[in-house]
Amino acid sequence: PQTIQRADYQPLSWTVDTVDLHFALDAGATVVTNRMRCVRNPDAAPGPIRLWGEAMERLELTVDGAQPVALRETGALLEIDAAGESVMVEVRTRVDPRANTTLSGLYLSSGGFFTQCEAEGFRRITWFPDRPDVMARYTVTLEADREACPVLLSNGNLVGQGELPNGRHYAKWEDPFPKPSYLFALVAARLVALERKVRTLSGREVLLQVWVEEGNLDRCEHAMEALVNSMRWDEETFGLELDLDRFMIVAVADFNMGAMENKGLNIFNTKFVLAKPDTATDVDYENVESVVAHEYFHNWTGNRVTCRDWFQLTLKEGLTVFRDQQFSADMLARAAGPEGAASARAVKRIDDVRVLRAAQFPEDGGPMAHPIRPDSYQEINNFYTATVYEKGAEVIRMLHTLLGQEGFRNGMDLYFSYFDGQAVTCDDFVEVMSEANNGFDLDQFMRWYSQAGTPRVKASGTWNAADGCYALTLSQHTPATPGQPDKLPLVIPVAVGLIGPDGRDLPLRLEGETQAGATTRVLKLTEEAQVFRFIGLAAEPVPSLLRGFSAPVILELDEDDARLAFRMAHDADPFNRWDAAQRYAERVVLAMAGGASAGLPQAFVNAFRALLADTRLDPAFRAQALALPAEPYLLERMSPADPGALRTALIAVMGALGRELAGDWLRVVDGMQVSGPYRYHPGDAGKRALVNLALRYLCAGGQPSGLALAEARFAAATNMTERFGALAALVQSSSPARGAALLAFHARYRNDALVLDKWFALQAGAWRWEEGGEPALDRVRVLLSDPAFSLANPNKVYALLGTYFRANPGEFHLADGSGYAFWADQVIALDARNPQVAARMARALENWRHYAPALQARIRPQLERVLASPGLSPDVAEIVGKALQ
Ligand code: BAL
Ligand code: ZN
Repeated sequence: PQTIQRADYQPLSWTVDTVDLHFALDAGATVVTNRMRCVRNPDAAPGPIRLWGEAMERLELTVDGAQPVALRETGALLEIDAAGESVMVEVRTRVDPRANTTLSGLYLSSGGFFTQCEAEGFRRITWFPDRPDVMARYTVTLEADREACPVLLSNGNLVGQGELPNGRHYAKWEDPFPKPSYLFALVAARLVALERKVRTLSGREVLLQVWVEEGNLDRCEHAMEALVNSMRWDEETFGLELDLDRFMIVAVADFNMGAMENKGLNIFNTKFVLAKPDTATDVDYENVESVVAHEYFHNWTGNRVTCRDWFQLTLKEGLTVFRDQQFSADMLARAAGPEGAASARAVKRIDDVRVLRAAQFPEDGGPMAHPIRPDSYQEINNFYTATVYEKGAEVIRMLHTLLGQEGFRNGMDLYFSYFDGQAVTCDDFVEVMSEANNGFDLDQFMRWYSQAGTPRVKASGTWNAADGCYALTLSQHTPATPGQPDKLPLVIPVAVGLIGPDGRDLPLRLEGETQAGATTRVLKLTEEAQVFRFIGLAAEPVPSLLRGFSAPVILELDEDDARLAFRMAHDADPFNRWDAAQRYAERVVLAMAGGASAGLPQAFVNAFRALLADTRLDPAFRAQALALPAEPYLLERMSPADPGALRTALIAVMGALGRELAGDWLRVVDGMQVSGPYRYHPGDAGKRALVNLALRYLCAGGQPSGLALAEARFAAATNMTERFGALAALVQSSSPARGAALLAFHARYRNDALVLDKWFALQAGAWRWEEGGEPALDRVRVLLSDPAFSLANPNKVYALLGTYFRANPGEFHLADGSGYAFWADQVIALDARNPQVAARMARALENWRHYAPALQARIRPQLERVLASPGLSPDVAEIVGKALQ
């Protein structure tokens, strides 16, 4: 496949200022008529009009009403020579939505028409300069069968509608804002809407709609609430108001991604819209809220100001993830009230960092490692990554830390004042942040945009009792990544506290300062190594570093078990208290996996028990602190990675913690009753999370009382969080009741696609808790033929295959290689219908060189088999090709 380089960017010689689209929608043969006014770009070198097109039949193409004199076609690119300053290009194409299994472009789902255009789906609908730096005004007319598609939607405002002969009807939409083609959308389907009218900050009335299939109307309230809260938050926090008269969310069951921020017409995977207590867990509710917010926030960060080219993707994604993380933290803090706000924020931060460590750190350490602003790609769809999104958000968070709340807001204001309506770059963003902050020097900071790899920050301290000085040495090193052997030092904000022997934070005074101040402060590490001297101390302190996870780095600090236990008990920074527990757990689990220890150290059990029993701590926080680190993260920390040994250790650790703390876990379950009907509230959700965790440990411990308790709670549950929590605990155990519980769950929800996804995922993720237990691979093979499963539906693929490949390493990495052969079969089968989904599954083995040699020897032939597969998509070819390089 061809590699595209960031450095090769050139503006187009011709752009488009208006587009008039007409769709005669038909499942097998939709005719698209596109009349676009192409205009010469004064900022570009002269050249032809360039249009891209794929997977369409071209019926007609004219320029100013005539056949073009010079037209060259190379693959997906069409070049037309034109004279003058502007020409009208009219192109008519026929597309086949029914045959479009890629879910990119125009496709069918449940008999309705939907589009997905980011990144390059618009070129599957019509010939167009399909790049984000071409911003045009769109008018769209949709024509369809009234009976099959009573609802016709597109971007912007509805300006006309009416009847047509032969049972057809039409609607005409006009979007007042210029936009890139990736933000175009249409929906033509049988849907109903939950509606609400609200006033914006400036007093304009706007119509909000959540469109779903009729049977799902009782599951939209939470998404609507989230939308209204997002609007308010963006007004209050950034002064940004909704700019349209109408804002629509549409839910569709077949969707590659989570959701899409098309202007005024967000299209969502049903998973991130639909929620009611009987079918959605607390985590689902939380995810709906944050995805609704994310897409809404894109209206300014992404749509009003967009990306010049796809290398700049983090400009909109990192920034928008940061905004949605801040929104969720504020919402949680508000619900928790003044007493619980800090803990609620910490729990959210922990959630976000868990995702970063489990998904982004491994990416940064493998063959797909790339800077948040990549330098090259073969297939842009492969770069909607944890690095661009989550690490990108961390980079924005560091800017926020360095500039402060007000400085950051000033930068955002200036960003919109300069760039509204434009397609810009990450450099533009960082420069404007600097300009709004008296020229704050961000030159070195820009290395975060160009260097890949997770930096290591090494810390060591020396205590000088004679002069009461604690000297903290911080050094940094970023390992080599593909194409980047040498790295330069980064600007790393390291938030630091020092804990005194009594467990309290000490006021901090650096050498040269006249008096002690705050108990947490941010040190700026900019060199390869720096020493920070804290003075005026009465006794040797315990350092608490990288508080709140102030930078996306791996902190290397030599702490003995006693020190970790001390910080687990006393660190005033809740994030670091959690992190101390994670580090201790990681140490214990990896020692067992490596054969260095056979049992749980008593000191670890005691430290764990102390956290569990500390009722002053918010239950949500305790649930986070007592959950072991994610398996993919632990694998990344093993060298070489041995998934089988790790799984054995995890089973042993979970079982032992379940048995040794059985009385404590049972007390937790008894003492955490949530009364009243279900409501999504962080306080209630925290209690439910802690109870579910207790059930997990009790069932892992295999004691009859624990198993009986989980069975009883499964039977008596009144909401999905409790029902699924109890079911998951049973399935992740040796309980003989597992099978019956899974059957009962299936019987109850057999017609509910989203709940069945949970049922598939639970089985694909199941561990083997006893000798002779059923391998997950056998179960996954059986479930592939389940009538509810379909390779055509991404959610089903992610639930069954995605969970098995990515979240169940102990069962996937089988010594005989059968998991890998199955993986190759599935990737090849998926690739023929949906390359984007196939590529996501393919990524499960990209870090294969990290595994033990015997496993590598089994993986390589399967990677090679996939790469040699005839007709392989560029999507999968890039992933597997880079893995084998
Ligand atoms: N732009 C793709 C989906 C999202 O990040 O919101
Ligand atoms: Zn996004």
